Amino acid sequence: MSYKRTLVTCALPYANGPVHIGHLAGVYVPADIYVRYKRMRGEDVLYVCGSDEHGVPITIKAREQGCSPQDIVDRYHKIIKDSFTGLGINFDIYSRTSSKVHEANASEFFRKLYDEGKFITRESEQFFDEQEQTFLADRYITGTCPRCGNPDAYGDQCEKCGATLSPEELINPKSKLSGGALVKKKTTHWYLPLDQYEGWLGRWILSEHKQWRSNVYGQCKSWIDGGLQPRAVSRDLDWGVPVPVEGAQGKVLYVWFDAPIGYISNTQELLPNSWKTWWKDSKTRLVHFIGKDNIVFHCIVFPAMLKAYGDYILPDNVPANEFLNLEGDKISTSRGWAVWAHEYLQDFPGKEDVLRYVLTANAPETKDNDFSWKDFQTRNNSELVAIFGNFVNRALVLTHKYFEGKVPAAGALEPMDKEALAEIPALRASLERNLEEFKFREALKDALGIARVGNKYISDAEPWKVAKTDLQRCATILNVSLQICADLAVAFEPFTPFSAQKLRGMLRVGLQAGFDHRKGEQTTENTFREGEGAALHTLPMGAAAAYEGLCLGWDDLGKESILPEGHVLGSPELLFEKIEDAPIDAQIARLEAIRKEREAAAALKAEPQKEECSFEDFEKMDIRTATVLEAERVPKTDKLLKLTIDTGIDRRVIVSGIAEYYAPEDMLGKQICILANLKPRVIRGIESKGMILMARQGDGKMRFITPQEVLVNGAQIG
Ligand code: B3M
Ligand code: ZN
Repeated sequence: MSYKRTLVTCALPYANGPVHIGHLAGVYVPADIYVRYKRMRGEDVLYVCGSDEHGVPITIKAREQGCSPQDIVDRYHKIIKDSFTGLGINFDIYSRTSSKVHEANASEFFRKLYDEGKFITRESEQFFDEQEQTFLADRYITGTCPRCGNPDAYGDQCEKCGATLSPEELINPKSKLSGGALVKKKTTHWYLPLDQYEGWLGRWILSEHKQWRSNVYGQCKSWIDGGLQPRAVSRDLDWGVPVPVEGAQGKVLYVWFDAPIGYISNTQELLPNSWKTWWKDSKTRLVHFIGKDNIVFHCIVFPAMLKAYGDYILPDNVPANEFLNLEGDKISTSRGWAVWAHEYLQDFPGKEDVLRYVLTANAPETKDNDFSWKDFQTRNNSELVAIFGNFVNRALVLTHKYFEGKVPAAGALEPMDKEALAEIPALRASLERNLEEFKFREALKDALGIARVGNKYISDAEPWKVAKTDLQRCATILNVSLQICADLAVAFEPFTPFSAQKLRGMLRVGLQAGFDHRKGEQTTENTFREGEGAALHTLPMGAAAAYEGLCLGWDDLGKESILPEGHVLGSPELLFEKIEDAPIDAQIARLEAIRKEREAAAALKAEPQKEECSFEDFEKMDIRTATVLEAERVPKTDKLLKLTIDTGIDRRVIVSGIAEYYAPEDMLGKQICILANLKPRVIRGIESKGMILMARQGDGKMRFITPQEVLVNGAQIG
């Protein structure tokens, strides 16, 4: 077996919140599929991730919650790490950018570039909060959006209209910290002059990496075509890796400078003696799994940093995904519009694979995609249960029923048997091609295709009927079916590892978990070893206990007789359970409640101001106090009250559409405000002279306006 080495990194999640299905579908599930697959192919794979614990959002969250940034990252690091483990996403290391190793490594990285003159410095004017004596990150500045008038826009973005802003564009910028006004002050920062790398990046990406996904390639091209600018690599902030330069007090490395270095630091932490094999040996292939919002950092900025440093390898591929929506709406952590990984694990225990499966089937690989709970239920019930689970169950139960749970001997194969078996190698070839090309949705269809072949085969062959007349033929059918079950136990390992392992338990087979390149043999070991050519894996593949030496590997997939005659099977269990409506409805109801709350909040927001009017326009209106003397419903209407009022000038009738909000008796004797000189109108045959002034909220609720204390009727308002 030729030796291949791949380093797989996953975007480091920000430790300012838990991970949700968008993160999982975009980055972590595909990466995990890829890693498991590559290991089964005998490749040496290192799988690195960790929490991204610096940056302004973490400091904001800490302020909001009255705790330290360290408290925040400690809390979320644990939640995130446990979620990954719960979903079978087992990195070789999941560390953190607040680690000592990382601080030293990121400092060294910066210092080398600094010493070699790879940075430029620039002085700029930035907003400064005098009360708090601090420079403010863009997120800490709020003001009115110049595009849509939202009074709460941030210095980097307006969340209402989505406009990307700079703090200078905000109308009336204020400090989010003190609420006070801001002054501009000079500050100096270090910049990576990306413009100097433009020519090289253009060649490296646009000519040498044409095979990158079109969304990734396209984004890079538009950045490069647009001309690259120097990028600041430091910030005025007190949370992060301090800039390791004399006189740089109060400055830290910009989070997007230190975070990608975190990949290297985490490798060093795990492999202090051999990390360079993974980062500096040109035989290593580096693959970054990320979401589309991180493309520029991984394809342009980080490679430029590595190039500037020298002797690092560069990414071979960056299979970035688009975004996953939830029930037709953009996932929003601030609005709670998300399905959190840790909550899913609590709400659906034992169904880790269902989520992995559904997120892969709907992976936003080429365009944004949608997750809906109904689709989740349908995919479970009609694919995992009805096709995969049903097939396996029938094959195993019948083998126990007719052949004491031992793989029966196959007789001569009939055309239908041969046809079914012949489909598997073709599906395997397609599966491999798709996995190699990062087309995980298509790959999953191939794997499910194998289950479809099996399910159709057993339905057509009807071994339960054949058993009554021809037990030998029944044995052949079940033998063929069990071979296909074994194929599934291999093919589904990357996608649904818990179920694949359960299936292997039922079949009583182990899994060859990798290839030990030092010994030159397959391994079933589960341990991690450091060094060139070691089989590196920490996946709990259920490999250690190989049943009677029977251990399957990727190369068994599609072979005709994987399970030998007489092999004793374990007892059949359901591989997947049907999901009923109740838990799905509960999830939908939770989201509906959030949607309603959001709509109500939006309704309560004040309407935008009307067009200007002149003082003369206003003066035309004769607004006065008045008292309600009589009130009655207008017959055959729901909304109208007929009010007789004392205006101080006269006694008159006004018909008002307030019956939904006030009963006639509520109005009696109340002092109100009216527009007295509104042209009389006839409403339902009653002449109405004037209008009652009402305050109306966005949700439609109306209240009449009463003076703070009782005044004479007819007092003029204006
Ligand atoms: N924490 C951003 C994100 O989660 C960031 C990724 C860092 S990867 C070096 O979108
Ligand atoms: Zn706006």
